[in-house]
Amino acid sequence: MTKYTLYNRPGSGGFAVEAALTLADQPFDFIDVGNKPGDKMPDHFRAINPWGQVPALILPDETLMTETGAILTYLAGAHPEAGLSPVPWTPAHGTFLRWMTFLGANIYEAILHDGYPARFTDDPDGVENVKTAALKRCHEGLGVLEDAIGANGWLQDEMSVADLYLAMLFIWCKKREDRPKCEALTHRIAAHPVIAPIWRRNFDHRPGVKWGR
Ligand SMILES: N[C@@H](CCC(=O)N[C@@H](CS)C(=O)NCC(=O)O)C(=O)O
Repeated sequence: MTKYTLYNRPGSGGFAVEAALTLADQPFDFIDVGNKPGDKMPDHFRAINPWGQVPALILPDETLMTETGAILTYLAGAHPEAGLSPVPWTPAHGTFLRWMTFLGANIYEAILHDGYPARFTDDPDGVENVKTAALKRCHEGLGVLEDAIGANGWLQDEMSVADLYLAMLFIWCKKREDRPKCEALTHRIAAHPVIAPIWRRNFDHRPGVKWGR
């Protein structure tokens, strides 16, 4: 194998990986795992990622990567000429790692709690409470990110994979009001000339705002 292979379901977490690979000018094969949100992941994909979640990325040497934040951090480091993260291991890179982990641990997980609440309670009557708490937690997390976005409109001085990650998660959040800097960042990502076609392919079916236009 001489190129990357990305497993995703259109509209899912592989968007940010696809965007990063494209910005880094890296060829890749795309494999649509072929299920709908909420359906069980097909067995052929579970054989690749036993945790049953997309995205998964096979590196050119056949190493398997999962976890969006890890994949994006890896791609930024493996292709430094693309300028997708601050220089490792500078203090700015420390801040970058902070936000990458924050996005995965707090925002992505809150969205998953909202989307799959029964996984997080044994009480059949508790499902709605899980969803309510998840939405609240997600909105609080966006508040922290809102305050972190700088005068240039990105999470750090330059656009990085953290901004791709934030934009993707932001459009999945059900409660977005009072987060105008997150919203403006998302519009900029969606309108980026390289990213826009990928964005449209993944997200234009969503109801509401056509981001970036
Ligand atoms: N921790 C994972 C979360 C990935 C994730 O939740 N992916 C969703 C699609 S956006 C998924 O595969 N959901 C199916 C499921 O959890 O069963 C990551 O950071 O990549």
